[in-house]
Amino acid sequence: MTIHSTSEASEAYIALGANLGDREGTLKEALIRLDDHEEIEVAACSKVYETEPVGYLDQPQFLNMAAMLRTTLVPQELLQVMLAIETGLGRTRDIRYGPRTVDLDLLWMEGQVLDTPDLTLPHPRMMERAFVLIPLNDIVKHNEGSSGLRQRVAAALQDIDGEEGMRLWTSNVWERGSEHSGS
Ligand code: GSY
Repeated sequence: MTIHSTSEASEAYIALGANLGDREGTLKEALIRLDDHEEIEVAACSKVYETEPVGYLDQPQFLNMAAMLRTTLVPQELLQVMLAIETGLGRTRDIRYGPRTVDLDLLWMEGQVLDTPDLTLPHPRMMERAFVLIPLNDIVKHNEGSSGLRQRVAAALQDIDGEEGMRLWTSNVWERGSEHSGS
């Protein structure tokens, strides 16, 4: 959905991951479902990377990417939409940190600092994980509007082990009216 009233819309950045089933198809379907929501526009997407699992290691490799949304929803509403999409795409929560058909994490939302049982913004671990930071950097490096986030991502990238355990899967997973795909 194109959000016409940009003065009322906020930018939100999300991380997407999948390591079960048709991983690329599931990521695309999650983006379609987000963009089909009347108060959400998928404005930009990163490249997609195949990544070694972090934390719980005995599980398949992930596909990871990031996206920038424009939305007129408040953070809790956006979170509920994301959780419903995860469930609709077959996400179950059997093993904490275990394999998943899809994972949608709200990372950062313009002007929002929150610490509630359901949602912490900015996401508390977003600056520690290469599988989040590298895709996120694909998008923020092009976005003049989010300069604070861009600087924090660039600084955090200096402290991590580069792109070890990550390889490019595809440069362009999202074609529906996006500004760019993080080239
Ligand atoms: O936190 C998201 C789920 N997750 C991932 C992931 O998305 N990618 C990689 N490479 N490792 C992960 N471990 C967990 S848990």
